[in-house]
Amino acid sequence: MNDPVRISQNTFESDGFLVVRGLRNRTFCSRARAEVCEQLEPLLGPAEFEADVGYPGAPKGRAEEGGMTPRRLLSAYARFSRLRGLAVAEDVGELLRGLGLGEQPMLSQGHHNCVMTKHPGYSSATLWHQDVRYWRFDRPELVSMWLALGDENVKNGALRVIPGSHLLSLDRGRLDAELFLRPELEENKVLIREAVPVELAAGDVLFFHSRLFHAAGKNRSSDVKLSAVFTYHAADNLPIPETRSAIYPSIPVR
Ligand SMILES: O=C(O)CCC(=O)C(=O)O
Repeated sequence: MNDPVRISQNTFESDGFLVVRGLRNRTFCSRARAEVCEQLEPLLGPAEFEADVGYPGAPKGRAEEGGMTPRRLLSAYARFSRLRGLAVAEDVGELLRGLGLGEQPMLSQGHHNCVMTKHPGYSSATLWHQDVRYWRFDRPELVSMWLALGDENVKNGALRVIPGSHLLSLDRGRLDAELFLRPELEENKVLIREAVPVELAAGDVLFFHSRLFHAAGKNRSSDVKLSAVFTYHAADNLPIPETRSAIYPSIPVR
């Protein structure tokens, strides 16, 4: 009855997310952070810029002030050795198996697989969305792991999630052209009022379902916020051939 694994599974099934405190210690995080910072200045690609995302508050083009602020360092698995180890680690595999990804969870190299770099000054807000909106798999049942490399709070743009929203089937009209929730609709306002912030300390991990609605604010602190994000699928839940989801082979987790 009080089995912590069972409790975690139940929480994840009903809420669509689970926070595991202290999955990695502060030493791991500061070393991983140092590796990331070495590639931030000077910036090494591949990267995505604030100007590319088109989110509210983002500079309109790369040539505008702040337009070249990096937003995501891509291909994290290939280029950061500590994060590569974490992404396929045995304890991560065990957690993912418990969250319903079957005996052999697989790491997708095509989605997330990045370090989110939310800079003060030019960071934009991310509106309410489900990650699966542009992902193409047999089933929309993927799980992302978000590791805080430093503390995350409302001030520096922590994620907010709507518990249980991964179970909703919303009419298409409640979403805009880009599949973000339309904030002006009364029924969406009611839904958004249920949101909770996910505040994390360095080393805490958030697991969340690919259908969970989530959003995040701008970074209003004076330090860059760094979070490593990886996405997983079950071995029998395959990417649809010739889509972006199938662009690289997935990696088995230990
Ligand atoms: O940190 C943020 O702004 C949220 C990023 C996010 O939700 C995403 O990339 O899917």
